[in-house]
Amino acid sequence: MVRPYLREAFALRLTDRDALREPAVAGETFVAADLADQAQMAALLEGAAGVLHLGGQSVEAGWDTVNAANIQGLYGLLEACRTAKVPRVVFASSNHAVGFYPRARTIDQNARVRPDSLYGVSKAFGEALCALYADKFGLRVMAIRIGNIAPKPLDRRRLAIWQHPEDLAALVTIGLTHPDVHNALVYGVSDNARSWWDNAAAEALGYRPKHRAADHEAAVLEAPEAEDPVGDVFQGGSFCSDGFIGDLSRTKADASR
Ligand code: 15L
Repeated sequence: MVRPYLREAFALRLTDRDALREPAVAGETFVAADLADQAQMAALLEGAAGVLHLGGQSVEAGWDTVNAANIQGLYGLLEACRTAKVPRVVFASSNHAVGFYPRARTIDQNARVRPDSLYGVSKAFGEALCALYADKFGLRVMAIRIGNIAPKPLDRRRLAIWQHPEDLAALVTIGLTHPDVHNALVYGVSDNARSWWDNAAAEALGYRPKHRAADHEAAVLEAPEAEDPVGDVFQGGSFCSDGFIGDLSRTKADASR
């Protein structure tokens, strides 16, 4: 979804294990590669000015899958970047690294992680690994806690966390080019009136989202939605209620965090 915007500014070298659903067009090339294969990663990264890392497992899954794709896979990628002297990485973290914050809280880039799934844990790990490579090896990194990328918000929860692909592309461009990016952590969100996130860190780097969830709100609110007594309390939604044991009293005791 971000390709049409990014290829206006960058020569894109696209990659995946499998063939692309939408083949490469002018301004893009495609190199098939597996995150788990260091030789393929080295060849892929040769001469790259930066990496936008969207690869890996993108929702909850069993540990072996999450581990291979998002723990081992990210480590392999950052090692390959270090070896190939790639100067910048933008890492797709996720709202699920902080999914157990209540919706009643507004959090910023200093919020400690509260993952809602093994997937969320892998994103918290990714933020930490990016920070290590920034501080120790001088890789310039931006981790983006992405809400939900879609042409429009899909439901009530997404009215708070939705980000239009054009806005994500703008944030990624900042991550790949801004001279002040060292070890940035920002939220991937459009200009949403219902947002749970204070995105001052992104704004300080010049991020000015063009899209507003409010423009789609009436249509979203019209559609009926099933109640989720646990998921509706937390920012991560159904990722929180999935497998949740007990009641909500323990999280209320913790309300100040
Ligand atoms: C994510 O991190 C996922 O990658 C995406 O598929 C959505 O589930 C999104 O979070 C969300 O929370 O809506």
